[in-house]
Amino acid sequence: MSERVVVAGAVCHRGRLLAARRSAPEELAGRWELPGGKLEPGEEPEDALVRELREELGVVARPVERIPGRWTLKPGYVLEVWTVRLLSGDPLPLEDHDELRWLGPDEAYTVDWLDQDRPAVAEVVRRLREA
Ligand code: 523
Repeated sequence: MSERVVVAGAVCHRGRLLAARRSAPEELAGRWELPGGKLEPGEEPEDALVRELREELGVVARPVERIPGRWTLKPGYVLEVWTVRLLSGDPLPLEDHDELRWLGPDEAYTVDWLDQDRPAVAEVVRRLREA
């Protein structure tokens, strides 16, 4: 069985990282993530990310760079993360989330990130500090 890819975006704007609080399923609700979702059949990861960010946040966004690494989720699923630039729109929690927060490097760990997001968050926070 081939792996299914879940893409997530580290949306960075004005030196801060966007965190999204999941509203479902029950075991993940209340935890924070880099927004994204599963690839649809035949979809390229970058296209899936653009689609997911439009659906979930109502924004037009552009994947910029893949964060090195891929992280196993439940068996058969793997997480890949891109840094993302906002092209237009103000993110709103339209679907799958009930709160959004912009976090500067010093606030990045004030939310309870999903375990598999943590290495990518750490890398993005390191980059924000250097910028
Ligand atoms: N993760 C995860 N981190 C992260 C995302 C976007 C997803 O660990 N940043 C996990 C959570 C789920 C799985 O990946 O176990 C699928 O993510 P989900 O539910 O956001 O994918 P969707 O939106 O494509 O899901 P469906 O609406 O159910 O198709």
